[in-house]
Amino acid sequence: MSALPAQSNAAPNLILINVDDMGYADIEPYRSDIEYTPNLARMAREGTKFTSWYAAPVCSPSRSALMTGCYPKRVGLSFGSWHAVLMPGDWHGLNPSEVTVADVLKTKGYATACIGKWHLGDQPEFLPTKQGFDSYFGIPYSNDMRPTPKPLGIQEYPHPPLPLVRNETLVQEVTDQGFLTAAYTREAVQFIEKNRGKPFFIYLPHSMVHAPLAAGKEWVGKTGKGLYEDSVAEIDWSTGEILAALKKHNLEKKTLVIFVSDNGGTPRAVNRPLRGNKGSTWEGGMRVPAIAWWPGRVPAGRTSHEIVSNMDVLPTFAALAGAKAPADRKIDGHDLSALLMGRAGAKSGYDAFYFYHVNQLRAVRVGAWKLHATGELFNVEADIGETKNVAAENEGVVKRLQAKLEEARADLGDGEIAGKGCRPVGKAKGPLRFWIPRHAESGYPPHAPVKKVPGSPLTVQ
Ligand SMILES: [Ca+2]
Repeated sequence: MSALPAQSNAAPNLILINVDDMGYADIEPYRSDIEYTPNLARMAREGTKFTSWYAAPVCSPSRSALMTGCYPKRVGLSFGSWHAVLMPGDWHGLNPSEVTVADVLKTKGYATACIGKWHLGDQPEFLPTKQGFDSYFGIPYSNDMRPTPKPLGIQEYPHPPLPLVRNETLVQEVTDQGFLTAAYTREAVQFIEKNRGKPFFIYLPHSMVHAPLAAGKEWVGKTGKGLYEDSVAEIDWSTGEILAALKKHNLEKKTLVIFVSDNGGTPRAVNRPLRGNKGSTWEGGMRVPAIAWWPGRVPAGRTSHEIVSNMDVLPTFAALAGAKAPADRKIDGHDLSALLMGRAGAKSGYDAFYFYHVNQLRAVRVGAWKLHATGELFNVEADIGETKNVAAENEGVVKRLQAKLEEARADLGDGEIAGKGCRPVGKAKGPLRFWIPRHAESGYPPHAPVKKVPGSPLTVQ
């Protein structure tokens, strides 16, 4: 418990709000020319904003890091079994032998809820209720994985209907998604009310602002800018409702809330001043907005530029709860609690942070420097937009960071190079099933597992 200030021995409540695909400058603390995210602006005024919080380029890898405190590559989830993320009916998922942040908090008697998009496996053995959560309510994967008249883009086969799930039971098919943000919010507020007398952990991964965009009726048209902005505004409202529920029950001094995005913004988002978008290992693919709020504990109105990441959630929450992070395996994240509390001299735990795309090692950041595997070097403190390659004039830095890339290559792997420190992905025992069988009119069988392509990390139907 050394990480907690001396005046309290109580394990705090922990709330992790994880927005899908929100860009670095989609919300007011990261920009000043909008007025539709007042709750997040206030959360930042009352808390600490991070400017170098890293996630992963896409959904499933990012969530595996949040849940395990590890690089997605280490836990076998730097991609799905045949696509960059897990697909409906995928036989891969978060290995139940991994220890999740919810598992860790359960050892200290926390009530744990997952509300929203899971995307770490939709087969029975991978569900949140099998990974440390007492309850689950939401869509088990991305909201775009739904039937479309004609297979589009990344979708090589028609998806089954989109399921809304409670615990391990189907609630209904989701067609109009406008109710989701409000429904998730209501669940979270009710959970706070019900569990206000004991420590709790809420993991709230929103389905928005991932396409297909939707917002509640009262939010459509609200910003006058477009459905994307309306959807962002509703996420802001949702966050305000959660903070209000904490105040109503006099829990704000006992609750740490972290708001973060799961990857960089799409071209619909505002990612400035970062280069690139979701799916890339440019800063715009992996650096995300992140705000921590805990009145009286996390300093108000502060900005931290330290390198932090999704992987830090597990070690940090474990420390705050007085629980032990797993000691029988490598955990890549670091306990951020001293940094969160604004202790003098508290620093990032990363001597190097690695950027993976699918199973490829693409870059490393050490302090201000980011070296891409292509040989391009940027000073991302002076040049956050990665505009000026300064490799030629910094040969020593390039050499030092290349050595770091080699370390990662041996430990975590790179392409065909298997990492010595990687653990196996979870594999469903099957038979693989969709939550809702495909409609007969799709012309495809009701359940159709995909097959692995020999020699490829990816597979197709
Ligand atoms: Ca995402």
